[in-house]
Amino acid sequence: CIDCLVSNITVKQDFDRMKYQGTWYAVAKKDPVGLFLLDNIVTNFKVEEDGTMTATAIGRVIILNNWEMCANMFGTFEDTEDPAKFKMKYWGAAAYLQTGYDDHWIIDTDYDNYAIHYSCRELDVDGTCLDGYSFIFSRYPEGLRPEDQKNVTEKKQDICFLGKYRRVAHTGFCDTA
Ligand code: DAO
Repeated sequence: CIDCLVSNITVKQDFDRMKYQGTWYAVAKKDPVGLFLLDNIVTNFKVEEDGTMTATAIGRVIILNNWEMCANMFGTFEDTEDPAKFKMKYWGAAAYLQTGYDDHWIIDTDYDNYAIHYSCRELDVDGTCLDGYSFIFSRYPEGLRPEDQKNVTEKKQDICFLGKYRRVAHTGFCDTA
C-alpha cells in the first residue's frame, strides 16, 4: 500500500498452515527497536494435533554483557479472524532470553520457496507502523530463487519496509546435530 497504513496491508489469501509447516531459513530481516535475533536464524513451523500452529526458532543473539550465544526460542500462535494473521506468544529456552506477544502476519508465501513475514509492534498516531520487524524466509539457506526476488521486493514495498532489510547470514554458528 502506498499510504503505509498498517490497516491497509494485505496478507496471504486463504493461508494454509499445513503447507507452511517445516523449516524456513531467514535470509533477510528488518529489525525492530531493540533487535534480538541477529543471524543464523532458522525456524520450524508445526501444526499440532488440535490445529494450533507452533514454531521453534534458533538464532545468534547477543545478551547482557556482550555474551554471544544461540537462542532456542518457542512460539505459539493464536488465531484471528484472518487466517494469515496471528498473535504470537514467544519465549526462550532460558529465562534471560526475550519473551513477547507480537502480531505475526504472513504477507505472502508460495509454501515451497519463499515467505514474507510482518509484525508491527507499535502503531504511530497516523496509523503507520512506528516499530516493526519482518523476516524474509526461504526454504533454502542459500537465499531466494532469482524468480522470487521481484515479487519479494514488491511485497517489501507494500509493507513500507523496502530498503530497511539487512541480509541474514548462515555461517553454521548455530548448527547443532
Ligand atoms: O529478533 O528482533 C527480533 C524480533 C523477533 C522476536 C521473535 C523471536 C521468537 C520467535 C519464535 C517463533 C518463530 C517465528
